[in-house]
Amino acid sequence: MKRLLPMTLAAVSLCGIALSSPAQEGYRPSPENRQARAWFQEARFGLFVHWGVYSVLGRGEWVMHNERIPIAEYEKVPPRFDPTGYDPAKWVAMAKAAGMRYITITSKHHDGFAMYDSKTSDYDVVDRTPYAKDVLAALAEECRKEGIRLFFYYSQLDWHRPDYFPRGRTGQWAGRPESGEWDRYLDYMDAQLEELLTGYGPLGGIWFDGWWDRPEADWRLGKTYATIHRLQPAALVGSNHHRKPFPGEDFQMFEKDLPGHNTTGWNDQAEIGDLPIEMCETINNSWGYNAEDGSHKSLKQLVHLLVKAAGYDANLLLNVGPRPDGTIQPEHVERLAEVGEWLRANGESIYGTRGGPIPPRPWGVTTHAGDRVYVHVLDWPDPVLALPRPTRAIRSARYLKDGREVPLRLDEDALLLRLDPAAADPVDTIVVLELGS
Ligand code: H79
Repeated sequence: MKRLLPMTLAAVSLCGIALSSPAQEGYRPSPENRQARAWFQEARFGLFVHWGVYSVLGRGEWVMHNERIPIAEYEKVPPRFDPTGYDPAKWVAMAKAAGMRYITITSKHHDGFAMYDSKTSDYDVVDRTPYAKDVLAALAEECRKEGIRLFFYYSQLDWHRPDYFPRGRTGQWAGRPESGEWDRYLDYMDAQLEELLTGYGPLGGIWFDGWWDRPEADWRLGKTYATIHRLQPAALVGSNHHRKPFPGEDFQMFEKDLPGHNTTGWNDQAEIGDLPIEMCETINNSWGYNAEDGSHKSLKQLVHLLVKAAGYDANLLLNVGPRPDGTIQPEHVERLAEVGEWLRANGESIYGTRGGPIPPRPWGVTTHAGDRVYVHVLDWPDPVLALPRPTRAIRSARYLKDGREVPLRLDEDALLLRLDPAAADPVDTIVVLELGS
């Protein structure tokens, strides 16, 4: 009874929606899985890759839906996909130089097109494109060689399979018959996931997306999640459903939002759970390659994303959308190199840290590791910064950049840091507090 009660509550508390298979009830992560979670939390920075045949059209990964392209038309795109410039060694080297520790790539996006050699369907890169090679296999091999963990994004939503029926909120212009077998669609999805979990070596995990297209549906998550955990106990399961984590998930994600924020409007029900957290963002405003989108974020904006994510105790998964020739646009390659340079100088305030102890503030955030607290001053014009007085003694306060001492004064309830305007860093002024007993 004691064990049953919280689960029953979990099942009914999902925003009033009664799920007939509320994920993997009673899930207890294996020791390997716990270890993988700890690794994930320390890693703090990953590369998101949105790559599919949609890159040929150059208008983002939603182009099929947004432009109401029927399947018969969209199927003419794969024969144009021939990324002769695809070199996974370049991608992985770029990610490593940026300071990223893992890569999450689209194995199948909402358009239903698999970027690997699927045996459950011929709607994939090997069978339908002149390129005819397994994109994921090549990347997996390179990642293994270079010590980068690889996650597969998998879209549960599918605009191509007729069995994805009843239809959800999107994909209604694909020209499919108004009938289909939902269970058969789920079998298909499970079979593809099994391929991904057995054919590409040890994975970091599976990054689900698209549940939100049919929140009322029975997705058989319990079965799917259990299969993943059985095939690869260390693989982390996460889903971009914008809700509190479901049982069986190993990390929680926030799309284009800091944890607990709702600037996008679709995270209103995304309560924070107690799993490792990852926030994903784009460098410009597009996930899949968008030739028209020149709104690239500056180095400062990108570092602020990473630092704020860390201050909120979350990883940052930063996206690139490779071009149809397999190369990554130079604006993004350059920005990532700059972020890497920043991390080589300041990485100890990010990697292996946890968010806090001071909650995020308008002036910036804090991170901590061992006896050190890193005060990231992102936006503070005045010479004196007041922090809540720590409960532990302060042995020293120094700039991370050059080790110079920061004069401080302790009040009854405040720690006052006197910041030297000449030491202010336009991106992030980091003060390291060394705590004693
Ligand atoms: O893969 C990237 C995007 O293609 C995908 N997730 C990232 C990681 C994504 N799908 N949708 N969105 C991002 C946001 C769009 C949400 C909407 Fe809706 C879909 C608005 C209207 C339809 C979901 C359903 C939110 C409101 C209704």
